Amino acid sequence: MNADESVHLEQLMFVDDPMEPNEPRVHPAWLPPEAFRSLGARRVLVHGDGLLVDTVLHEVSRACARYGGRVWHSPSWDVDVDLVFALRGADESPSSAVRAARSAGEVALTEIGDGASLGDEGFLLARDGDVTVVLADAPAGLLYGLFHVVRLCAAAFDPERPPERHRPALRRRMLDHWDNVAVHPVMGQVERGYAGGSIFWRDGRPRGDLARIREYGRLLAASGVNAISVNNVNVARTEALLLTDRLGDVAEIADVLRPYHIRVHLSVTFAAPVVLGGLSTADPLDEGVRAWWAATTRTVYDRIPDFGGYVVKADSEGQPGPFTYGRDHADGANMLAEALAPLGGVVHWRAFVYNHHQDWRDRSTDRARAAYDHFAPLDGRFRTNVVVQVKFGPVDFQTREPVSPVIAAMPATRIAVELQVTQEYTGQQRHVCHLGPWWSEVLRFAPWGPDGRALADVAAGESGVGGGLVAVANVGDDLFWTGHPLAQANLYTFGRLAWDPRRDPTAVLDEWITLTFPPSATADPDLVRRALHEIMDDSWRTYERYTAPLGVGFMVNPGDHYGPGVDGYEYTRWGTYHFADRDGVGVDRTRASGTGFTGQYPPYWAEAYESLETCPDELLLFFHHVPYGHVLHSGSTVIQHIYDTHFAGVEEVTAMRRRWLTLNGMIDPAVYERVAERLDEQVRCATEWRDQINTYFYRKSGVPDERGRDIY
Ligand code: GCV
Repeated sequence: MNADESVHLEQLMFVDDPMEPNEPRVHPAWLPPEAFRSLGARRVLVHGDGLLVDTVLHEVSRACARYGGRVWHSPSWDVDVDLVFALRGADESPSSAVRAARSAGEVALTEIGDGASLGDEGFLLARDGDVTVVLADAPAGLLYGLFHVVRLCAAAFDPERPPERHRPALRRRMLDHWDNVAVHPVMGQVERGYAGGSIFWRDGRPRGDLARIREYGRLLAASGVNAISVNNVNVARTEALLLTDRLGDVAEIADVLRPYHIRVHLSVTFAAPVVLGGLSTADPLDEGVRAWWAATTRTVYDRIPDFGGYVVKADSEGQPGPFTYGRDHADGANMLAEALAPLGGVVHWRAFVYNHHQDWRDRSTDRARAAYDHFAPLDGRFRTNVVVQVKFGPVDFQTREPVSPVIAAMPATRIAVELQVTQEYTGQQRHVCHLGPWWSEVLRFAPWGPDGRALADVAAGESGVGGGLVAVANVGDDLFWTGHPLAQANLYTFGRLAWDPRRDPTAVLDEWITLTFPPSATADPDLVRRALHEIMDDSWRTYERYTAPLGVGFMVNPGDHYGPGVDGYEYTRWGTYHFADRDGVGVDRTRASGTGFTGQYPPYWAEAYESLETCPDELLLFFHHVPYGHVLHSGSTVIQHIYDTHFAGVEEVTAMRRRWLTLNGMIDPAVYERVAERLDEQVRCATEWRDQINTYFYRKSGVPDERGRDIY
């Protein structure tokens, strides 16, 4: 590629020619201007009023200004158009284009069947002769319809395209930011953040870059996310003040995100009545405490009328909670829910509760059991605007763990499933680890057995009233948003799977590739697409291969959780052990001889996990302590499997790096360089993992590698 071409590519990939003076110069992720080319070259009519319709209009106008199209807003005269965005509801004498679009839309909806409602966020895309029609019942549907047209590019204007109706499977699709307002002495500005500072806060103050927050809102809306919490669930003194004295800082963020249909939530400390209100207690049954929460919450809504609600981490890892007053989690959550209910808010109450002062000598305490033991007995006691937010696995966002049994144990409670987009345990955005396939597996998991409902159905709830899907965000003030440019795909995929958990994650990745690396902006689009799929499709399994084996988990360096530390947590208070000795490895969680954790599942999985014959290989060491010579369903022994997967994992990473090098000159040079640099680190770190894990188990077991490879 010559210098001119390189400059041209950079112009396509970066917002370096802002259409508006306050547009930020950051990587445009999955919304580069080029992705709007097809839409922006058309004649577009937007019909309707209100904030979100204005957003649609603004997006369309910007695209048309760039690519030569035209846009009309609710014209009263007749215009010839290629694309109409319109609300379904009747109004006075709309133009004939709108009338035609509406009646074609109604016909299409009848054809599709079940056509009565598109819901608060759904939309219809149909063709009416030469015109593409996007219809919605509510403005949010038009916004999502707009981004659908962007994703489809020219295909949105294909005369043969059959009508499609889209409605989100999950009502709340939320990102939790673990961003601190003041820099935490150990955790920094963003707890478990791997992309620089926070986009919201810097050194105790708002960061003040509203253009960047607006851009973030756009990206989230285009992926389907509709809620965020703006501060860490570990709430320290400065962050606590966001609820009261510094509420204006939250309101400012809410104002910027509102045009993208994103509601703002706040993490609050359970001790707020004491630390902010000057009360002597935070007892949830105390009348004065309840009155304080009610009044404080009203003030929040006066300032932010569409405020989403509170997120609470209580009695967990040192955060205050109801246990101090001899109350339980239902008492605590219901108190906040009572304050929020009249104002339309919800409380997301986290189930991540366990004893982090465990004695490693005590074999009977099992961290995996804790959330179920605390929460399952409370089923039926939570108010309807409480959402119990459960990490997808029973331990802590590991590369592989079973699905949390809590999710199937509380049929009378609204459950949200929590994922982690930030790659705390999956390579910290220095490693390529595309998490779509893993989340898809989790969301499709059927806790009652193969014929039963899936996890995603629980999160969706009966008649859509479930708690939804939540994930810990992975962005920061980094030029590429996510540190590793390819980690953008995890954020995008989270939103898309939250909209439709049944989607094939590889198809979602393909969509992300097309948007982020627009074919018209790359010299060889097929090569780029193929290379990215080869690198990313299986990268989560590759990561699994070179890290902790067979579901045993952790084995990371204590504290920062990066890189191998096989015994790092083995003799600590955190309750995450592998129990390797000279004879075998794994945690006995059976009812027969272990901690009894298997009994927390409905019968199908309680039986499957209990038995060595039926326990899936990939979770064997999560559920069983077995000898190194134990033969897996795959036919390999445990020890040989450890050696083989660790050698294979490093080979795969080396191949990824080789593959990436073929893209030199094909894509934006800044993206190329950043990824290349991170792949070097991934190869280094994977090699370290391989050698430490293999050596550790060789030294413990004394069993040599069948293939005589280097072990130290
Ligand atoms: C925000 C893990 C992380 C903590 C995090 C916690 C949580 O333990 O290491 O940094 O705290 O999960 O989910 O609350």
